[in-house]
Amino acid sequence: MDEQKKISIVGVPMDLGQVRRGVDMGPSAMRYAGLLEELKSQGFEVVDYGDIPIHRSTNGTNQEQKLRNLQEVIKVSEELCTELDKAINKGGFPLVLGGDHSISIGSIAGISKHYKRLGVIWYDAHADLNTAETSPSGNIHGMPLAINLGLGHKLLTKIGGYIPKLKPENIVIIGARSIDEGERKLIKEKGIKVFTMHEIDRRGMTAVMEDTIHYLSDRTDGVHLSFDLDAIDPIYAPGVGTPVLGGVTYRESHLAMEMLAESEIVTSAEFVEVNPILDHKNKTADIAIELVASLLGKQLL
Ligand code: 5AB
Ligand code: MN
Ligand code: MN
Ligand code: MN
Repeated sequence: MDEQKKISIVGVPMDLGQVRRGVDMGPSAMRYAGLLEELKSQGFEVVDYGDIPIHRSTNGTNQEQKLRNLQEVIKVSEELCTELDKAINKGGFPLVLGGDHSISIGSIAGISKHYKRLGVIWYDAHADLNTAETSPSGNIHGMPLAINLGLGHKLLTKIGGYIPKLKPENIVIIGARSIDEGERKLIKEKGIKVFTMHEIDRRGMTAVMEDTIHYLSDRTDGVHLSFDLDAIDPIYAPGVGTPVLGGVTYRESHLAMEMLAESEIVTSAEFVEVNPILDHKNKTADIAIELVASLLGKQLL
């Protein structure tokens, strides 16, 4: 990446897409871990747009069983979409800090308008392809990829004023190891490319990333990296709300980011699900910063 390049940071202290408190502190944790200093030391101009306000309903009447906190998620998504759209128009690489993964409804809505064929790398232990009908939890953070495909509640799929944001053939999921029945069906039906932990174990991260980069650079005109920290094994990244054993290692993730930097295909990114309350000494935020730095081209020599 060009040394003069500008990075535009937007924080989304959102925790309403799931039920464990603390993930709203993710953006602070990543800023305290030294994100801005790290990027400046890499030679970037850094513009921090601050945090999107989260509107909490106080009366608790808005608890839709199958789409928890629907109205609040819609409001935040619309605001994030608008903010990112503006930030992109001003130039710079958009870097979004979560917050739970429901924020990618708004982030991809804001980003995708700027591309004809946006690609997405969904680096996650989960597929996040549930709808209200298939979700075992009613938590919207398990649904954003489906919503971006135009599947799910209309009030969510139409955020930003257009449906869909993504085509199934422009998505690559990496690191999945906890996939629900409805999600499995959808992956097969839509032919979504998934590198589960099985492929990573069997072929190694190098081959998985080579395939991913080759696949996406052929068919897309921009790639958004949606990095859920729970993709990484909880041994390394314990500060997440839905940890799943047997994940990607820290080194493998580091390598994945370095290969993406080298490929120059990534045009925006988000790092989500960092929960400092569940973390150990802000370790998960520290890892996120290291990965951002590598994604943006930091080298050892
Ligand atoms: B995350 C689960 N599939 O829908 C569901 O952390 C978990 O954004 C979703 O990947 C995890 O509730 C959402 C069981
Ligand atoms: Mn996720
Ligand atoms: Mn996840
Ligand atoms: Mn490295």
